[in-house]
Amino acid sequence: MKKLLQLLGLAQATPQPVTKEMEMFCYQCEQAANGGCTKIGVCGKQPDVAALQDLLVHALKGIAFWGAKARQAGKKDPEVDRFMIEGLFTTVTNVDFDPEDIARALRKAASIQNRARNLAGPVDASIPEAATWQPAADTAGLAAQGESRGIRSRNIDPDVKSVQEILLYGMKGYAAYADHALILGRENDEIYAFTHKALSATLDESLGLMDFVNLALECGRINLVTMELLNQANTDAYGHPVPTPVQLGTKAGKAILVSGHDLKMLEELLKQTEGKGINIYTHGEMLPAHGYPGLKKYSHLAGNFGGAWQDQAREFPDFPGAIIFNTNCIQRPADSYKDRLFTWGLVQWPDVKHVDGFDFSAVIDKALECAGFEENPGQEILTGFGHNAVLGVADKVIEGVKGGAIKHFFLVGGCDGAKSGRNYYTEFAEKAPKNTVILTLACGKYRFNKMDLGDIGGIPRLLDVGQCNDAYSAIRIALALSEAFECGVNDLPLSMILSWYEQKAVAILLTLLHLGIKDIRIGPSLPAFITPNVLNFLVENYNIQPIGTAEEDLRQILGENAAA
Ligand code: FSO
Ligand code: SF4
Repeated sequence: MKKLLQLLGLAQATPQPVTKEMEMFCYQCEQAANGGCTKIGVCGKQPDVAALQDLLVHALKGIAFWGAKARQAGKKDPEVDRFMIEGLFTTVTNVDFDPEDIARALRKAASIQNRARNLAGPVDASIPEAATWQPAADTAGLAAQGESRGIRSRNIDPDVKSVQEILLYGMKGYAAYADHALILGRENDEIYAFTHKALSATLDESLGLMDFVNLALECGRINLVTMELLNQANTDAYGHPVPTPVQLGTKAGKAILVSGHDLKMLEELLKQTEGKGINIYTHGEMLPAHGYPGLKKYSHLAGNFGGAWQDQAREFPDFPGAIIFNTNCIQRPADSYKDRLFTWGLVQWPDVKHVDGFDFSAVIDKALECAGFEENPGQEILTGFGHNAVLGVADKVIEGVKGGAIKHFFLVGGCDGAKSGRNYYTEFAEKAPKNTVILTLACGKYRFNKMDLGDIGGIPRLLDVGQCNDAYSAIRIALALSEAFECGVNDLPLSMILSWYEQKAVAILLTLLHLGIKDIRIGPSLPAFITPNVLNFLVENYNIQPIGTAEEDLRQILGENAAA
């Protein structure tokens, strides 16, 4: 009987100890070692955490099976829907490294599975194992369950697997944005409906390659819907970003550093630190927060500290205050700052203090204990060029193009990372001719955002559109230009030069493909999860190209006008 129950996935597996020999396989980010991390993640992910994350994805697919069936019967449940989003975001690169936290999520997954199953009622279909999975008794047992439910365990056509993984990573990407929107009280049922439909499709063995290609393109559309929802949530709460100088130096006083993407968390911290002699600094993707009127009004939002996420271990020891992460990208903390480090939201690292909810008193107390900064003014850089600000000077921009002062636009955007080859983006910005404008977004901008690229008739040549999710703004700008020039986006003097690192970049790439945008250059390396056939498909249909050298790419794009 026990065996039968096990076969049906209804019995609790015998807990097994996690051994050092435990193997993993993960290739979801750009850092993936030699086609995939197998012993330990380059990001620091341990094999047990990888297995627990694999199990969480497996469990989410099972919940989606019931969720999709329930929706076919006209039924839905916000608790089930929100769990899907949080679960997917939990497994994004550099978010949750804490096995105990993921084990908690897995136990909740089991109860959400029941909830979704009850909602769906009896179904007239064969039920996949993922939809009946039951959790082992402890964390080690859960990790053991996850070991046999990872990517390699799915014995399917490699091209289908490749597109399924692209779809999954795109969904993880928009889940991050949906979570930020949810924190500001915004939801869109279309996102939830697609999540159930697409994740449950990955359990359907009758579907073929083109079914998943179409789902991946639809995922791009859903990511656009999600980025729009988040843009609406952010701008309704804090106003449209306005061009704003950001101080890279320091103000005398105690200090807290905020890293991540979440604006609501920053706002609450700003409120709680007002009048306490504590200055708040942004880090990484929080830099564009300075452009929002509802956040820049706080005089103690003092500046931006450090470079992109991958520099944290080198830079954080020099930050004389408390540090808090509200999303990715967290890395293994060094002992020199671990006791000053906090996580919030879905980010977790074992033994790093986690703040639940919006009470930041522990962070504030830690900042007050620390030495703080001396006054040391530094360079100022500009941010705040969201679509509202750029389209506010659309006449000037259009005149610049028509009069020949602006020859070309480049969107040089995406993530930064530790691997070599990313100097390309610095060189590209340096070498782009003076009659070109560079729009940038996400953390890849740290490769060139301290350069003075000058302006064209008062329009800065480097426009920081915002965070990765502000790809929405860049798309709005491109669509407005194509309307003004009465041509398609592909016919505009606009080229997209993207850098990718994790799954949000996959979601954005799918959005661009959904919009039919061609000729995108992508680097620093191509994803390990794309098979040669899938790559051929992307090249043939979208002319996606890997980056070359900055000089050669500029020459190819601009022809003889490529001289800086
Ligand atoms: Fe960067 Fe990290 Fe914003 Fe990503 S900080 S890499 S694409 O999380 O999300 O750009
Ligand atoms: Fe490796 Fe990236 Fe997966 Fe981390 S997230 S284990 S670095 S592929």
